[in-house]
Amino acid sequence: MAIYAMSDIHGFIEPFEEALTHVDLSDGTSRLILLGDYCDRGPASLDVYRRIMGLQEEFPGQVIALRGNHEEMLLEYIDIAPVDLGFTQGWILADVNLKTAQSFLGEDAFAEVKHLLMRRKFEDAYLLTTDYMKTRHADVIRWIRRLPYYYETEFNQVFCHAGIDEEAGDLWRIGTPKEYFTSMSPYYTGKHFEFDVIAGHISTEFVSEIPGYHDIWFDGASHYYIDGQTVTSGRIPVLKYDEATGTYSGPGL
Ligand SMILES: [Mn+2]
Repeated sequence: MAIYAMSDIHGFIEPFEEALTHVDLSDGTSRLILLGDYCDRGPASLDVYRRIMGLQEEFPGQVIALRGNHEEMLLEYIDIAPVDLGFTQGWILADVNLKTAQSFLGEDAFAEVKHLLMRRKFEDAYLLTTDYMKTRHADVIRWIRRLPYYYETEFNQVFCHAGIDEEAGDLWRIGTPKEYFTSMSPYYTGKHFEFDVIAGHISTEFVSEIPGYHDIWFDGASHYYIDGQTVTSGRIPVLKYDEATGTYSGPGL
């Protein structure tokens, strides 16, 4: 039995498919844990969401998808639209080149949105986009709303998008603010914790301080960082934990 993890797919379906070739769930008990940030940056956010939903149907109970800060942002821009049209600016800045919107809208609806934007009808473009996402892809949006913040295993492991409040000790489950799970900085790098903490969010190049590094990085204490910055590297490193040996493997380890 093995536990696989990957993170920060960010709309890149081809590197995701390549990474999946390193994952074997055929024994019915191995697990794949995805650490969030499925959308934005790459061209195929909707395809990534639907692929993960499909995997969960294909391998019931074996595929765990957590939420990242980009899921929080996506829900925020969908939910804020009807109440605060002033948010349009933030939406346009956050979804660079509107790639995520484009993946949800398809060609015709996106052409209409672009047309509205060219005529500087920002609010109409925003409403059209969010309406379309909420009605045509209601199942995906509902699925995103239910994504958990962390996942624990029986092997003393915590998987999350960004991190947990380790200073809270045993109380980390209730002591960690939601925004820490999805967005905290790697404060505890190099420090020992009673659990192994496996996180994405911060690129391994940044956290390791090794220029050009895009593999998995272990801090020598309790932390595995697995965001290989796909937008730059073109690939998604897969962490594998082998139950029989109690060891981790993957690119860079
Ligand atoms: Mn993130």
